[in-house]
Amino acid sequence: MKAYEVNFDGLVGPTHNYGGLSYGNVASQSNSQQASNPREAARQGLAKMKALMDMGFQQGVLAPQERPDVAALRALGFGGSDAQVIERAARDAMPLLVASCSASSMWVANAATVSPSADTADGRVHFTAANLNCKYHRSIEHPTTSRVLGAMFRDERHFAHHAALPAVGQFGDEGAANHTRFCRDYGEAGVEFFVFGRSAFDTRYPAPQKYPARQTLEASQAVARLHGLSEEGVVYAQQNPAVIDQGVFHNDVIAVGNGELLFYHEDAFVDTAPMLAQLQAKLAKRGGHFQAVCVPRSQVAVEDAVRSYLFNSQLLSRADGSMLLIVPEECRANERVWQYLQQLTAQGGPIAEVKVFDLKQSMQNGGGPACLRLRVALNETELAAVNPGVIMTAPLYDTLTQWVDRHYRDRLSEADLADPQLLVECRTALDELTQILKLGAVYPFQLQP
Ligand code: SUG
Repeated sequence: MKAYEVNFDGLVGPTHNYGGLSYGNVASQSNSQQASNPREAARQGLAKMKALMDMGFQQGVLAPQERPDVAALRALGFGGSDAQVIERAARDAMPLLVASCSASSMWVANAATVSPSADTADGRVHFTAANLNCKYHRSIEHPTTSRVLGAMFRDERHFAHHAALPAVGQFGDEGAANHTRFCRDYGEAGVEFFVFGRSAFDTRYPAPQKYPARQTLEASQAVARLHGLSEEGVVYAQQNPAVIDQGVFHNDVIAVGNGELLFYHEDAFVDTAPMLAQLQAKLAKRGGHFQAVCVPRSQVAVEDAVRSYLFNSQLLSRADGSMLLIVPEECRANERVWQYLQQLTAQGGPIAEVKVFDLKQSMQNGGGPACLRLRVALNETELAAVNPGVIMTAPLYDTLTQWVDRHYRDRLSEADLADPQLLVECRTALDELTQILKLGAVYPFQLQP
């Protein structure tokens, strides 16, 4: 049966702003307090979805979340009407209001880890929502993420959903940003590659000194167990703690894989050679030929990789078997990275073409093309079982663009987050969106009795 990789992109929410919330994420910290443009951010994301759809790739859309998260503020002791909750948080604890307003759910690579049916024991597609518990503003995403994924992938015959792992740092889980799958064909059993930043229980693994390692080995192992993955179909690897300390807060900032190919930086991992040998051997048992393209530090320094987001690219298989790399505009702006990319495509290797997208609004918070999409490999039957409302089409693109233009502001500063009208605007927009995407009631304001 034919199978596809479907990219579900996060639609940027109406409160997109630069809150400086992610310690260890260089862009988030350095753009803190700048005014944002939510309308432009959403349009940039939609333009990428449309372009990929036009190129013939399967494309879907994942809805944003209700922000400000009034329920989260109530849980922290702010009371009264919704407007009073916001007013009191703004007065007494502005950082908490900023966190409760973050549109960070747009980076859906962190929404969940997904294992295709060809890899799992019960032959269903498995989803585990990520607890994202390293950062408060992201830790509040998973309940709504679970409801939205449940509304998109409803059919229990094909889709199995797991709640987020226990909400403690020892099980810190950042979803697909640290998970890659290698396979000969999307519909065949593959090898799932889990990259962790530290171990919570085994002190033999080195840990970063400066910035947090968000993903633990124990979280990755729990996800693999929940999904019913077999020993032969899994490889674990540790991210190099030294690059975490240089701002590589997820593996997808230093490596990307697709099909039989891993594209990675020389400094990305601990013990690279045995890890590559394991991937090669396990994929060979699945009938595949593992290939690796290593970017040497002499050509692209880690700092350039972090600044340009070269590896936070989408590596896509085209019909003729060649691969296309979708990179952010920042790669073209970096002379060394751009030169490397010219050389890469000229040498006749597996990556045949590079396409550049302007995603500046998201990039300024540390979110590139790969952060904005959740990959779900589906066979034809499973694809037909997905809620059709979330599959991108030309009319849906037009509807969503008009919806953004009607509801989104073109400027948002920290002071604007205290405006209770923003909550009303956000709820009005999302209520309409759930109808457009045919999701039913998924947001707290829609579920209140
Ligand atoms: O978790 N930024 C996100 C960026 C996530 C990128 N995702 C992947 N690499 N897959 C994060 O650090 C910044 C929000 C702010 O500062 O306002 C933020 O949450």
